Amino acid sequence: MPKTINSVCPKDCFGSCSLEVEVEKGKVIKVRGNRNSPVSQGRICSKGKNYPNLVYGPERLLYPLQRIGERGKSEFKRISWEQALNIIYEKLRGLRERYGPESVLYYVRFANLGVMKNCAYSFWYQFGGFTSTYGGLCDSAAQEAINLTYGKVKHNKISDLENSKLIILWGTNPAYTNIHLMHYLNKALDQGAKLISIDIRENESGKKSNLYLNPRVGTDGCLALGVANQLIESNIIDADFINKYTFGFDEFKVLTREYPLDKVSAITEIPINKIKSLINYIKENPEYALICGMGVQRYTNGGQTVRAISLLPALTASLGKKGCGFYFSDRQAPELNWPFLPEKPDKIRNSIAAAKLASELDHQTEPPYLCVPACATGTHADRLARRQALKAIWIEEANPMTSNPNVNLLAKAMNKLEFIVVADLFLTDTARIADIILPVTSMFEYYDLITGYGHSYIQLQQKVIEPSGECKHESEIYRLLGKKFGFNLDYLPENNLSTIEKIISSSNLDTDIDELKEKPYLHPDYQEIAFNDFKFNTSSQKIEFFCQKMKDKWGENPLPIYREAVENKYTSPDIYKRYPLSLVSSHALKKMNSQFSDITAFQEEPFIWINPSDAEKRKIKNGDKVKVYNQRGNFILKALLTKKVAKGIVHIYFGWWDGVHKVNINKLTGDYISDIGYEAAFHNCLVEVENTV
Ligand SMILES: Nc1nc2c(c(=O)[nH]1)N[C@H]1C(S)=C(S)[C@@H](COP(=O)(O)OP(=O)(O)OC[C@H]3O[C@@H](n4cnc5c(=O)[nH]c(N)nc54)[C@H](O)[C@@H]3O)O[C@H]1N2
Ligand SMILES: Nc1nc2c(c(=O)[nH]1)N[C@H]1C(S)=C(S)[C@@H](COP(=O)(O)OP(=O)(O)OC[C@H]3O[C@@H](n4cnc5c(=O)[nH]c(N)nc54)[C@H](O)[C@@H]3O)O[C@H]1N2
Ligand SMILES: [Mo]
Repeated sequence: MPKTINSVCPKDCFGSCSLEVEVEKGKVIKVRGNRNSPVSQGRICSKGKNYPNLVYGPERLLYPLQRIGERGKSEFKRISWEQALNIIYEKLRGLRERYGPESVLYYVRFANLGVMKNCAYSFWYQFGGFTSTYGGLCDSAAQEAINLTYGKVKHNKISDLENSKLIILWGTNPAYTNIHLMHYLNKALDQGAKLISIDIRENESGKKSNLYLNPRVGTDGCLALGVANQLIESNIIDADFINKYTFGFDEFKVLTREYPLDKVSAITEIPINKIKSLINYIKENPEYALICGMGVQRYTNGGQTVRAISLLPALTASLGKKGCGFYFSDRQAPELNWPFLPEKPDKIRNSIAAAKLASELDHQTEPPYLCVPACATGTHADRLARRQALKAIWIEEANPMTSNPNVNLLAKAMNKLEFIVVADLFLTDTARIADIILPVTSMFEYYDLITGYGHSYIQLQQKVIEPSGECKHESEIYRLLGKKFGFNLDYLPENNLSTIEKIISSSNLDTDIDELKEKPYLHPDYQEIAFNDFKFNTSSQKIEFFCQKMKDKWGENPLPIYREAVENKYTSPDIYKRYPLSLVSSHALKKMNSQFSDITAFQEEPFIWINPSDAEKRKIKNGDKVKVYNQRGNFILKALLTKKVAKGIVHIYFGWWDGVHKVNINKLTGDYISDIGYEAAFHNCLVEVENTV
């Protein structure tokens, strides 16, 4: 008889779906959504249903591997754990002795949203230090912008969307990326709500839109200021609300006057009548749900763009009530504490922005180099410091050779390293260049506690099967390695329920394991209607039109000014002459970032969207193999002619692997960084396309 065990999908996604996992004779035989869970009521995506294929498929790494032959040739031999750990121990100990612990870069991202990944710090602290990264590849510009503007990133319970009469999707594609939100959005539309979509392409979520606005890429901040100007000029604002709950409105109003309709239309390339129509919709429904996504902030002006967009609801008091509000992500769950940390060593060098891994690694592998850590404050001269070069990288929960910008440069930089360790489940583009590959457990093979960002529940991830092959969870890997170094193993706990118990109690969660096995945890201060207390934890305790911290912390304008981003026809006319098309990527239905690209069940041929008129100029027909290229790289894939993208824009779903498909969009992207939050500006990317037939 199969047993059914509750668990949760830990992937870096809005969903954090509650699962029921059917297990028989020690094997997962079925994964379905948990219908009793308030989180997702049984809904899960096709990737979730397919997890057994992932766990038991031929692509899974089952044994430690050591590189043989040249790096990057992807030739490995199977070795034992004892051999793998001895090699790592000797190498890391040697590097620490010769160059100090900061010569090792510990690179981790968010493949999973669990708290157990913190076990790594228990090791690296005892190692005596390391080099670490700051900033993000995902949403760090927006997180910073919203925190500075509202004091907290949160939104109404998604089921409240059903109460909305007007919904605006701005640079997000929940039909692919946030299925639970899309569920309620569809319900609202069924009940007669209107939908407006603002996106550089007609995306899958906007099919039922009453109005579609397609701005030139990276100009949404200008559009938002133009909309604000119209709302203010036409007196479609709530003066009482503005007086009571906002700060700096007068200065903001002066700024918006610089954005009359004709100018906004010229900059964004959206026809005036469409912007007017948007204003009319807001006039009819001043309380509306504005759902902003990650797309708009992956630009060098991304932070200010999100500041400008997020302030629109404040103009019409569209917040703190049912049926309206600003949605980005919901971060109301309390932070989980990791109670196993030894004293923090001084030698933690926070010198690499994740978004600039390629160029900063390239720079910091040259001994001795001059480093300007962007996170440091003070004058330029203060920030200059002589540094020891990086010699090794340890990569975990990340696939930088696919997911980080400028990967050709990154490959060059990686090649200068003496030692590369990659812990992963699959032979990714990153694992292919490793010296040692450590096979890790899948989400069914260890316990964890998961905090999401599409809702604020905390859920228990249960171990439902034993690890496949010789796979190990990171906690065991670090424990075994820590033993070799003679570290205090009390700080390197095993992955089991008593470890999770300690985390629960030290994080002051009013729940326990038994309860979590049955249902998710929602903390007592959770607001179903975000900001219903109208408390804003900013410097002024109000919503900040004018934000002094933008200046003090980031050297940015306190007002959400509009500035052209890099790599476009105005800011880089020379590059534009050679590469006149803007390349934008978005997240794919059947991938989780770069994950699942290698899974047989999910195979599809890579393709690029191109407008028929751009295609015709280049003698490209539907289905032709085309070369996409710029000064940073090139690859070949199939052309899909579609008017869903405007002239001058091409679009590729993110996540195909060089090692499997010979396509990797990040061969073309530059490692630019956003104005605030150190976010990767992936979409500031000019390319050219040509036919190969
Ligand atoms: N199926 C699936 N779900 C996922 C993921 C996945 O890979 N697959 N990834 C998860 C993660 S890590 C994230 S961060 C989220 C991302 O979730 P989303 O917020 O939906 O982000 P994207 O798919 O990157 O982009 C959303 C939209 O932004 C548009 N866009 C790009 N540039 C601009 C612009 O300048 N202006 C405007 N108005 N629109 C623009 C794109 O065309 C795209 O339609 O999804 C999560 N969920
Ligand atoms: N051009 C372009 N680039 C993008 C984006 C884009 O829209 N366009 N989106 C960006 C976004 S939003 C994000 S969030 C990043 C994502 O970039 P990353 O955070 O690097 O995430 P993934 O590419 O999913 O790679 C995660 C890797 O971790 C592995 N993994 C899964 N579980 C575990 C585990 O328990 N332990 C270990 N050790 N490994 C595990 C997976 O197999 C996978 O290889 O990519 C960014 N890159
Ligand atoms: Mo992300």
